[in-house]
Amino acid sequence: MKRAAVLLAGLLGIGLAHAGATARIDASHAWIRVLPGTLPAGAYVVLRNDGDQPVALTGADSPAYGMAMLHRSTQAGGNSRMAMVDALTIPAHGTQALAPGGYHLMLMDAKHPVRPGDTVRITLRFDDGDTLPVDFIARPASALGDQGQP
Ligand SMILES: [Cu+2]
Repeated sequence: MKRAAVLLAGLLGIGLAHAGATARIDASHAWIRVLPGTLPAGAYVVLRNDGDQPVALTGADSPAYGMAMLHRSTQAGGNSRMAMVDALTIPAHGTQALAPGGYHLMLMDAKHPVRPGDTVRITLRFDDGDTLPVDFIARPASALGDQGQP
């Protein structure tokens, strides 16, 4: 297995040291709320930092979407608004959640229809240059959270 991993890493042009460095950020509860038609989809995930230094999420990209942006939803005067976010810090030995009503990844320009039940690979980018590929489960527009996910 280890030999296969080395070969695969070589084929993909990924250094093993790099792969080890990303291990301190762990992603869980990753899901996408799919909206009808060409509406952008929100992506949510819980990020855990097991390292001794804070790490900031600075962006993401996915082969399934033309663009992925980091956003924050806020409530103001009864209206929900979204603003761009440059970086979202995950504290050392802490967690940061992207969740409905707060931080999220806004996925735009789907390359093909994404349906509930689909798995979509999104690669998260961090301020120290690390990247972390995460598989997100697509859920219907009515989904409020990731209940029922292992
Ligand atoms: Cu948004």
